Amino acid sequence: MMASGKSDLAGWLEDQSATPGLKDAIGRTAAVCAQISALVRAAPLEGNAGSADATNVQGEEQKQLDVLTNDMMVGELSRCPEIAAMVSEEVPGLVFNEKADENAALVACFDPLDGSSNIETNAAIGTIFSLLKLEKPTARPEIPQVLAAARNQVAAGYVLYGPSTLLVLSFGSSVAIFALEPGGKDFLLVEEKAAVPAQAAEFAINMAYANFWDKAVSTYVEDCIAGKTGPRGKAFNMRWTGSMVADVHRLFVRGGIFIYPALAQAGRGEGKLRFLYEANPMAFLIEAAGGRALTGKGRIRAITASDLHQRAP
Ligand code: P6P
Repeated sequence: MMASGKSDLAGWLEDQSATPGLKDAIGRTAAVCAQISALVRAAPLEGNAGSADATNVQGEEQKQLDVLTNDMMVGELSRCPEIAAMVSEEVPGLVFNEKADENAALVACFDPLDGSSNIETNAAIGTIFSLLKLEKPTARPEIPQVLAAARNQVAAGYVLYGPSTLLVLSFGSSVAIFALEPGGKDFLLVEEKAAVPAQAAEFAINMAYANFWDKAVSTYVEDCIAGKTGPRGKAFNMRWTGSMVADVHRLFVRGGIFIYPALAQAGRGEGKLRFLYEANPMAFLIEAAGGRALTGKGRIRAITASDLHQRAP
């Protein structure tokens, strides 16, 4: 136990039944995110909160911190021989781990800095990660093997860079929450079994796209807005921070729903969020906490992936 009476991530990991390679991958991810936390906080002083004058595979403007944090994640996770390859929002193709064991079994998928358009407004942003287990261990998995492994997620989590830096992590059966101690080095356990509250009075959706929602989403939101005299019989509040990590984290605290639906807009037929490193890990966490994660037609985690950067509603 730490001096504060709380156990740190390393101590908590020892008690988990995950493989040493998976624990190593998680420990390294947390260590990089502690460094990213310091980088994000210092951004205005370092002058690297701005644009990298480049676009990512999605055609979105890359911020300098997107590129920096991606390189930090790839660099550190390449030191984990159990990781064969990586999928990053910031890299079009598969990133092989040159130091992988010949029977490496893991693929790390991550969005190094999600919500980075919020950096210049000093709003909460986050890192999202997902660890997939290959059916056939190999140092050089083919893309179809990686896509197939998306349904064999063995760990997922995010780090929320807000007033506190929080690590939210699961191996599938429960969700633990850690806070980065003020010195910025260790993540200390603050909640062992986080659960999504069953009742809530909040919904999170970007109302600006109301004209592009399908009937089901429109009806759901109308019913919430109808309040006490409507079918839900109670008043609802709305939140939308434009940063998925912050909006999903609220569900662990106050319950409710986060919706980024399919939109009747070009390129948004499957919504905006990417499956491998946003929707799939968040679905893993929410289900482990007793919530549900749905595309509108079925479970997000039942999706059969066909592209490294495909989106999911
Ligand atoms: P919109 C950030 O760019 C992100 O991928 C998620 O973090 C966030 O939920 C969403 O996009 C916000 O999208 O269309 O509301 O700006």
